[in-house]
Amino acid sequence: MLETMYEENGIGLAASQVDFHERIIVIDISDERNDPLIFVNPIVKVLDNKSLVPCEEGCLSIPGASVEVTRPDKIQLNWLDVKGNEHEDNPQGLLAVCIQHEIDHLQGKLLVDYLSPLKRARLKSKATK
Ligand code: GNR
Ligand code: NI
Repeated sequence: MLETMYEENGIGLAASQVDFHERIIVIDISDERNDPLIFVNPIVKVLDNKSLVPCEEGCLSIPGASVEVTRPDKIQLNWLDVKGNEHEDNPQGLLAVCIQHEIDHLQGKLLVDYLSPLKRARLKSKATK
């Protein structure tokens, strides 16, 4: 999974994107691309529903499109590492955005699901051209 993420120049990847049916996401938001994070069974709890930050998000599964999504910035994340040890953290900023983006993938949700019906139809007709 890490290999695919680096090959595609993505900052994150969900197992479901590579047809791997486990609850695993990998993320690397470092500039040097040498700080891979692996989250197994990630669970997000929103700590503050008012801490919303908009972010222009791209997705490897929808090439060429970018969608502004507003997500909470104050979240608590619980996950397991590759050894099965439990962790808890409060990620913010791009990391929080990316984690929620990848968890969406695990749940079969895509950026297009955040679009208004009109924008969605436009994107669709562009994609089928
Ligand atoms: O590479 C990616 N960039 C990105 C930018 C802003 C918000 C989310 C992302 S995730 C994306 C890689 C991807 O599609 N992972 O599923
Ligand atoms: Ni994506």
